Amino acid sequence: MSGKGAPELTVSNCGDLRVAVIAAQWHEKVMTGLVDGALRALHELGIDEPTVLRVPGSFELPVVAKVLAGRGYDAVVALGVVIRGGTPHFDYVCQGVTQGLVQVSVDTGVPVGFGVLTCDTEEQALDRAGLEGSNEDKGHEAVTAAVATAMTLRTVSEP
Ligand code: DLZ
Repeated sequence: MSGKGAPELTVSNCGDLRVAVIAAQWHEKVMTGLVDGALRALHELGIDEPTVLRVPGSFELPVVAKVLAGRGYDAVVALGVVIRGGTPHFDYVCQGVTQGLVQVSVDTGVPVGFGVLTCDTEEQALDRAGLEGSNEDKGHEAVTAAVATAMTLRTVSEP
């Protein structure tokens, strides 16, 4: 069996990557945690000047991701929070954003980090937001996954 291991994620490997972060604006406190976690992860990898754009809601993430993916970015990270309400709207927004982001990444070949929380309650979202007291840091995780995938794709284009 041949093949290379996953490339190391270090400042010297990743520092030149062009990464864009797109963040929805609903659920401000949770979003602050996600954006901070994403920026912290990028800083740890030496990516200190990411493009950061805001969109009104999670439903708008895919269209902006698609445009950025066509403009030379190595990876795009989409951040949002959708919390279940009393109507089926939650399901439509979740379905639209999830399928939209998958479509963008597969159609363009640009990795899209999926940092969209889809939760039943705000408490669940806060627990994943990378804030003080949170158990998980999904903004950080989304950056790490997108950058790792971009690094893997780099090895593919250099056989
Ligand atoms: C309309 C709506 C609702 C009800 N809930 C959320 C949410 O929990 N999280 C989120 O990011 N956006 C929400 N939106 C807004 C939609 O994503 C979208 O911005 C609007 O439907 C306008 O296209």
